[in-house]
Amino acid sequence: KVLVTGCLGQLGMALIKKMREKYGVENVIGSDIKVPTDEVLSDGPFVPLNVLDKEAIENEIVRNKVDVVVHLSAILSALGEKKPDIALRVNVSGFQNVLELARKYNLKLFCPSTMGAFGPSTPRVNTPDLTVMRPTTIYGITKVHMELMGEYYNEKYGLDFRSLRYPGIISADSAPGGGTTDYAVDIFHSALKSNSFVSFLNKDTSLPMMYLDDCIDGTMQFIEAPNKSLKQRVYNIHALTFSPQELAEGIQEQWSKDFKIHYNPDYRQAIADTWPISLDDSIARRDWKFDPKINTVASLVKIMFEKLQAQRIASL
Ligand code: VAH
Repeated sequence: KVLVTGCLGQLGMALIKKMREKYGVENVIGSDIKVPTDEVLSDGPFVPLNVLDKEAIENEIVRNKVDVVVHLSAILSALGEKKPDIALRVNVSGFQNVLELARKYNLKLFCPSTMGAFGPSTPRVNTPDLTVMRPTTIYGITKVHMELMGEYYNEKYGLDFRSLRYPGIISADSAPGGGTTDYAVDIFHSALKSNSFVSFLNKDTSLPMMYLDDCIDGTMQFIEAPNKSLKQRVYNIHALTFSPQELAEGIQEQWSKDFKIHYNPDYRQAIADTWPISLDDSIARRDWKFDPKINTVASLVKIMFEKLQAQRIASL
């Protein structure tokens, strides 16, 4: 059985749906500090959990006979800079609780990392798996801690710890929150609403990105990969890279020539400036055959508008 923490977030909503389809509804237990309102979750087990409450997590692990934990609860980069104390507690203490329980009950543990684990002294183009990691955001620092602790527990206790460094994730069905890459989701909603968008990143700030379905498929593939095929515990994954201007041009080509974008960079620009432009994920492609399908701005724009328009029609 799988326990998914933070299951009401951008990734959790999609991952839990896919996992329930594949492993059976009863075998995937959702949990979050928030209460679900979504129908997707009402069809399966859900427990309210605060990741800072180790005893409550332990009770659920034992009661449900959990053998895999997918730990998605985290405060992302932008919100982390606003509320560093909460980010530290959730991302460090929360992870520490889950890690210790995974060791105690011999569970497989997956926890996402991020390109935000890199920093200004990291080579920014085609950043490899193994390189300088000196992030300058609280979020990045907590994720480096997570990676290193997971690797340590793997080395020392044989814990089956796995992590992927995600780029920015673009989704139509669930909304991101508190991240620096969120603009690349917001822009689509704004295009539909007002045919214009004010970007909080500069026009030429290129960042690594991925469509949600590729992220979910890759994550499940990685969690299921035989241990012996994994040469390392943490892998970069990447699908495409673009700037706000390039995304806006894609929208103008496929959606409306009159779509207008303005740039009004805020504190998130300083975060993005410390991150890579592209990630080298050749080792993930080699070891467990990672193969994202949406690799161009044109295909991303196409699928996002298809999904968002279908949602609009369904809600009429
Ligand atoms: C953020 N979307 O912007 C997250 C992410 C790749 C960055 O971890 O904070």
